[in-house]
Amino acid sequence: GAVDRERTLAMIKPDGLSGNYTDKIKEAILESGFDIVQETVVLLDAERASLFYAEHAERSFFDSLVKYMTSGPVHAMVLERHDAITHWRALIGPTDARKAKASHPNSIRAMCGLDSEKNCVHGSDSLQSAAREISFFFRDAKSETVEHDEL
Ligand code: DGI
Repeated sequence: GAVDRERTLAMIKPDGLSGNYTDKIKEAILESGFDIVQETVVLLDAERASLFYAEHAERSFFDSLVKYMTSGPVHAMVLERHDAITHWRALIGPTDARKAKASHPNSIRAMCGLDSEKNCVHGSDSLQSAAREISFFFRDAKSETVEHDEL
């Protein structure tokens, strides 16, 4: 039922789209009991990609990350189920796709990622980031389960 359902932001990154992994990823999403409640395919510009990853602005890899994230369209989805944030992070696997291939062979990043940057998919890591990231892509987003205090 509708009890305890939570929303998270999932994103297929440019390498996932250019590698034609969208159908396989959506299949894994639906098989894992998520509903896809909103979705959009957009091309981020450098300003938007920098805003999305603002918490990493001081990291050495930031320019490279922004270049990658603007190299083609991304496919953002709002996923909903019980404990959506935790379950989606588990399904995508570790940040470094090389580690995913070694130790999480059934994860999505093992399937379509390359390394610690080109890792094919994104998942929110907390209720706060889910709220921020959902409203980043879906301006009219509504959620009963996430807090909007930080928006
Ligand atoms: O939440 P995650 O995507 O699993 O990981 P994160 O929040 O630590 O990092 C966000 C993104 O930044 C990640 O998906 C790819 C990039 N990134 C993280 N660590 C590295 C990195 N890119 C490079 N080039 N090198 C890194 O060590």
